[in-house]
This record gives sequence, C-alpha cells and structure tokens, in this order.
Amino acid sequence: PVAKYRQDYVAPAFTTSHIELDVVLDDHQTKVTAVLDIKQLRVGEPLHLDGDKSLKLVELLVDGTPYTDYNRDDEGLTINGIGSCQLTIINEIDPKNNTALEGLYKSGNAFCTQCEAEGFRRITFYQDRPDVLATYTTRVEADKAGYPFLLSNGNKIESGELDSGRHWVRWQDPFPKPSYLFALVAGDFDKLTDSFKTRSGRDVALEIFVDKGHLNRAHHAMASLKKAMAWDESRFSLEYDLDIYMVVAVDFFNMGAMENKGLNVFNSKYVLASPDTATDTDYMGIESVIGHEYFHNWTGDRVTCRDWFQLSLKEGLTVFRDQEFSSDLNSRGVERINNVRILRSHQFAEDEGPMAHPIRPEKVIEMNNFYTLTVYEKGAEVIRMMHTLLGEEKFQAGMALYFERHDGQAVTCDDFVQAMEDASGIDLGLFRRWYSQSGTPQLTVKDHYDPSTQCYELTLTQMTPSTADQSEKLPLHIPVDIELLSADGTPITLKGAESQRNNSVLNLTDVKQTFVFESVASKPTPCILQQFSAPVKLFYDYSDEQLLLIIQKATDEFCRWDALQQLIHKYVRLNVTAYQCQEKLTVPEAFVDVLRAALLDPELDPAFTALLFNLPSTRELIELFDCADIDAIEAVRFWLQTYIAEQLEDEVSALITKATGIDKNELESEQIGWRSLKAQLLKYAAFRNEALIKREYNQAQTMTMTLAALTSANQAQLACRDELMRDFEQKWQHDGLVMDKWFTLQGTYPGNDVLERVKTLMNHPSFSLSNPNRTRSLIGSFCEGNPVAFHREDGSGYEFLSDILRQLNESNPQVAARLVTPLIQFGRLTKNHQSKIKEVLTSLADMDNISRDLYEKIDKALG
Ligand code: BAL
Ligand code: ZN
Repeated sequence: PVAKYRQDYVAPAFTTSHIELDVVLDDHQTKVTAVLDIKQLRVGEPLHLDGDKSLKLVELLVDGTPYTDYNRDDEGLTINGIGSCQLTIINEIDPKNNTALEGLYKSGNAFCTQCEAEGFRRITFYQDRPDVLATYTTRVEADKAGYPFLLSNGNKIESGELDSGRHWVRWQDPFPKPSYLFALVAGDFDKLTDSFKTRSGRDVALEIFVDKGHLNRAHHAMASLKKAMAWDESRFSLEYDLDIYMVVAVDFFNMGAMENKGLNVFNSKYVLASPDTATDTDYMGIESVIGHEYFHNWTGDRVTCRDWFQLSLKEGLTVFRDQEFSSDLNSRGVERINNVRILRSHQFAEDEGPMAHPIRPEKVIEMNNFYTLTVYEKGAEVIRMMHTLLGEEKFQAGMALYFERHDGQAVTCDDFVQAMEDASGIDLGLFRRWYSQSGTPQLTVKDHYDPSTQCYELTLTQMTPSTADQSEKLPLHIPVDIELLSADGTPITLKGAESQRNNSVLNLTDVKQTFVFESVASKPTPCILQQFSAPVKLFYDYSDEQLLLIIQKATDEFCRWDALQQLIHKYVRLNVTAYQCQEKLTVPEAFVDVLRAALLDPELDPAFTALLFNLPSTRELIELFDCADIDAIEAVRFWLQTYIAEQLEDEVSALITKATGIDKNELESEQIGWRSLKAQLLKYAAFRNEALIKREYNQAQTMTMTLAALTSANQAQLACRDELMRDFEQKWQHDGLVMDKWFTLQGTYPGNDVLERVKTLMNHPSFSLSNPNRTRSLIGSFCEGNPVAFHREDGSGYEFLSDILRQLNESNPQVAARLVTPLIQFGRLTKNHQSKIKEVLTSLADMDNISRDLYEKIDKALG
C-alpha cells in the first residue's frame, strides 16, 4: 500500500460540474448509469476516475459515442485524449455481497450508502475527491413492494411506475457537493413526519425513517433535530437551506452517522430511543449526534474540505459546535468533564502510540484510519482554544467571514484560521502550530510567593514530548485559564501581568514565561486550566490540602472535579506500590471526608456529585504508569471502591433512599442528574447490600435504572448477577440495540472466565460479527473495557482478538482497524505483554490479503 502526503496536493486537471445518476437496484446486479459533465481545467493530462476493483464496467461513451482509449486498473480508469465532454459510464455492482458497508450495501432488507471518505468509487467511476463539486440528479428504481421509499439527496422532482411492479423516483440536489456527501436509500420504513419554520419563514419538512414498528422510538430524535435547527439559528445565525431534511436509521453502519446533504444516514443506535429501551446516556447521545450531523450542513456540506488531510476543518469544528449545543441545552460543567475524560483517556493515548498525528495529518495510507480522536476531539479543542482567545463575539464574526468567503467551496484549515484572524484582528500566527504539531504538550507550573511585596509569581513551562511521527517539537500558543484562591477559598481579583493575559486567560507563547500578580495578601492556591482551556497535561505539585480546597471552593466545576482526580491518582499510585509490597492499602480520612461532604452538601448538584463518585476506570489508571502492573491497578481500584462503600455506607444508602420518584420517563436535567447519581451510588451499595440491587433491578421503570442495577451486580459479581442477566436476556433477545448493553456487560464482566463466556456468546442468536454494533459491544468492550482479562499473561486475550481480526480483515476492514487499537497502544505495558503483542501483530502482518486499514496500523505499531 502506498501513502499519500499532504504536501503533494495538486488541484484536479478536470472537474465534474453535474452528474445525472441512474441507479436500478437489484441485490446482486445493480446497474448504475452516470452521465458526467466533464470540464477540463488544465490541458495535456488524462482524466483519472477513481473506481474500486469490485466495479464491473459495462460501457463507456464520450459525447454519446463508445470510447476505448482508457486504461483500467485496481484503482480506477485513466481516460486519454479527452477534453471537456459528456462522459457516460455504465457499470454494475453487487450490494448484497458488500460486507465492508462502504458504497452501496444492504442493511437488513434496505439498500443504503456510506460514501465518506472514499465509498462513492464503489458505486461508480468518478473523481472521488472532495474538491470536485457537482450538482446531482439521481433516479432510483426498484421493486415497489420491497422498496416503497426511494430516497436521495435534495428535493424529489419526479416519480413514476413501471411494469412488473417496479417504480422510480428522481431527486435533484441544487447544491454542488463532493461525492462523499452522496446518499441513496431504498426500503420499507415507518416514517415520522414533522416540520420546522426557519427564522426567515421557510417551511422545512422533517422526515425520520425507521424500521417498521419502531415509530414510537423516533420522537426524541425528531425533537433533537428541531432543537438543533433552532440552536444553529440563534447561536450561529445559520439557517437550513433545502425544503426537506431526512434521517434514515439503519442497523448495519460502521460509524455513528453520516451528514449526506439533506439525507442523513444514521446508525440506529443514534436515532431509536424509548424509556424502556434506552438510557439517559443514549438520549443525550442521540441529541448530540443528531445535532452534529445537522450542524455539518454548514460546516462540512456548504463549506467542505479541499482534501482529506483537512478533515478536521469540518470535524473539529462540528464537534465543537455539537459540544456547545449540548452545553447550552444541558449542564455545561458536566458536558465539559465528560468530554475531557474521553480526550485524556483515548486521545492522549493516541498521541503516545504509533498512530500519533497532528489534527491535520501529513501522511495517510487509508483515510478511514484518520477518523480519529485526534482529528475529532483534539480538533474540537483547537477550535475551542480559538474561541477562548477570541471570545464569543469575535469568534462568531470569524465564522461569518468564513462563510462569506468560502460558501460553496472546498477549502483548507488555513482558510478557516485566516478568517478567524482577519475578523478578530487577533494574531493567530503561532497558534497555527496546533494544526501541524502532534503530541500532548506538558505544562509544568511552579510558583513563588513573596509576603514582603505581596507578589505571586507563576512560572509556566511547556514541553511536547516527541511522538512516533515527529521528533522535533516547538512551543505552542497555549491559553491557560486560571483562578487564584485565598486560604479560605475566596477567589482573588487578578492584578498584574496585564500584557500577557486576557482577563483570567494567560497567553503562554514561549517555552517558559513568568506571570507576576500583585496585591496578593497571602499565598494563594492556583486553579490552573479552568474549563480545561487547553489539551495539555498539567504538572503542578499540589498539596493534598490545596486539592481539597479546590474540590470544595473553586468556581469552575471542571477544576473541582479534576482536583479530585488528582487526589485519586496520587492514592492509586501509592497503593499500587503498597500492593506490590504486600502492604496494607490506605487513603487518608480527609479523602473520604471530602466525598462524604459532597453527599451531605445541602446544595448538592446530583449530576456533578455523580461525576465525583465515578472512579477512573482501570484503563484510565493505566495511563498513570510508565510500566503498568494491571492486576495491581485493578486490585487497588477494586479496594478503593469497596473501601469507600464501607466508609460511606450510611450516607450512600440514605441518598439512594432519598432518590425515589426519579425513575420516570422524564428528561428534565434534574431527574437525569438524580438517576446518574443513583446509578453511581448503586455501584458502591452493591458491595454492602445485594438485596437492594436485586430490588432496584426488579422495580426499575426505565432502562436507565434497570441497567444501573444490572451494571452494579455485574461489576460486584453478585450471586444474583447471572439470574438478572438471564432475565434481561429473556426480555430483550429480539432487540439488537438493547442486547448491545447486555453484550457490553458480558464483555466487561470481571470474572476469571470472562474470555470463555465471550467466546461462547459469539454463538448467541442475537450476536453477529457482520453487525458492527454487536461486534463493538461484545468484542470491543472485552478488549477495551476489560484490561485485566484482555492482557492476561498467557496472551489468550491477544490470540482471541487476532482471530477476530483475521475474519474482519476480509469482511469489514474498517471495523477491524478500529478494534485493533488496544493491540497497538502497548507503550505502557510490561516487556512480557509487549513481546506477546508483537508476536500476534507480526503474524497478522503476514496475512496475504491484509487490508490497507490494518496494514497501516500494524506496520506502524511494529515500527
Ligand atoms: N463525517 C462522518 C461522520 C461524522 O463525523 O459526522
Ligand atoms: Zn462529523
């Protein structure tokens, strides 16, 4: 496989301005006719059309005449001797045997498409690159009884009936778009219909298509869509542009969802929800993903990427927008903490591993491998830092200028930053380095207080460790938002260092900088990185007392939560050493007291308290160690949970009792907060009171509380665990999405025999390796969420995953390459683990038919 480099970008020699597509659907012999208006932009070069080797070329005509001066290879067609012309291509494809779920495929009984990044070339021969923007007219034909709904992008302009029970529909999308935004769906669905009146008074028809019988599960998605449309108008002044917006939910989907113009295709997990089948987390996920795909209509569809190296242009920005949407609608603090947790546990690990890359990658073999936490989540952090530096008003002026300049174009990340810089007048020259430099910067903070002058100095030093892709690192522009607390926890008004800061945000631009604050009456406690103002690792030598003060008094919820994490990290490190030396495990009383105080706080915000009680996972704790003793970490974590359970038994039990009447189908944030707190507390209560967990399970009225009780029983390995799991299975075995929750519990079960159980469950009637959701829930949860079992010394976990990867390498390489992650991020494991992993990876790399997806990752991991 060959790599592509960002620096090699060349604008195309031809473009396609319009495409007339005709798709005659059939399970195995779908006929695709594409009539392309080709415009020559540079003379003397052939026209290259991308086309997967699975395409069967039937006929090629230039201006209506058969044409033969072309070469066909595994990558596509090279057509010689043509200029601007009308090119007609007829080809056949086999959707039913398309198990990779890219291009046109069958999900159950429906036809659907997934074209991002490079799936359109599996449908027809085309300039399958995002800088070729064409208007589309698409005719879809199929059997009417099996496929009453025939959908594509844009507006429906014509339809008709044919003999022999077939029918057709023609769609027209007036907005020029790249091929990755093309979509086609045909099937028999239930349809939920609604409408939205835009700010300028246009009526937009909203349609959500779901599997028959699931209409009652589509209402939350519809409500979320309307909220997203209203929010984008009020916060970003962006209005929807077509007359219709469609969402189709399918069960077989590699990603979460896809923003095709006017016709989003969604993984059903992010559409379907009812109180008995979905948890509050599912509801929030739907709101966020529905929002995300909707927001792409402007940041992605109207203004798209010039090339795939610019993916973060649309993804980082759209994740930032969906995070802001969720923050404006729900609790900003809780949303921020949840997002930071994902970034730290997964994106920081990506930076440390063989797949490290900047948010704008330089080198790609398989584009599907770059839909990463770095491009998405760190990309969103980079946008967020610009927002912090500019403030809301100037940031919005930058957005407006970006659309004014680039609407209808395919552009670069630089174009975006330029618009922000030009609109705000703020210098982002150094800031641009965040786009080209990979790795997680380390921010070290030292302080000095001089009582005689009442001056307090903060010295900030930055250093980015080298990464697999880049050895040299340069200083970045890092916004560091701070608060200083006096001894009693009162915030101190900042005076001094005015030229180096904007209100509470310090501008760190050098390797080392000192900020001097004046009129500080006594030595303060610094809260550093309020709202996690930059994606960095912070090093400051806090005393326990300082951390306890921050937990209780800081203004910023993120800082309060983070201070508790730092305390936990400290005690986990100490206790892992104690465990290894077979010494007694302990934590100071003050630590338990602060947790107790949180439970007894009369002003308690249940959602925030729930986050405090949600201990870091073993996987997260592994990141604290250079060479992780996973068994010891798990043992310490388990001890800590049981110790807190014992120490706070009365308080926990009192709050669980208090949290009654919350188990109702109400999505008010207070209800959700109480359910999340109760779910956390049940994990502790499970170690003290099995009967309570059983009762909670049996009395639960919502999936949120059912799953909370079941999770507690599973994690604590209660005697009733198997019985409750059987009960859940009996109730839900017909429903794949609900069974995903059950499979996830199976995969994360802490019992010794979990691998045997997982292997057996692969024969469960609800399980199928061809369904990415099932695969992720059972196999993914075991490999990612059960580190003790996955990393067993005997290598059995690695062998198991390797067998799965061999199967998926052929059937669905994209899913295979996602699952391989825990095998390639091995830097913190012991030598023995690393050598066993390398053996497995070497043998996978030797597969004759290794996909580009797996090849790229494994090759990098083996160095
Ligand atoms: N563009 C792929 C799915 C998403 O990020 O929305
Ligand atoms: Zn996206």
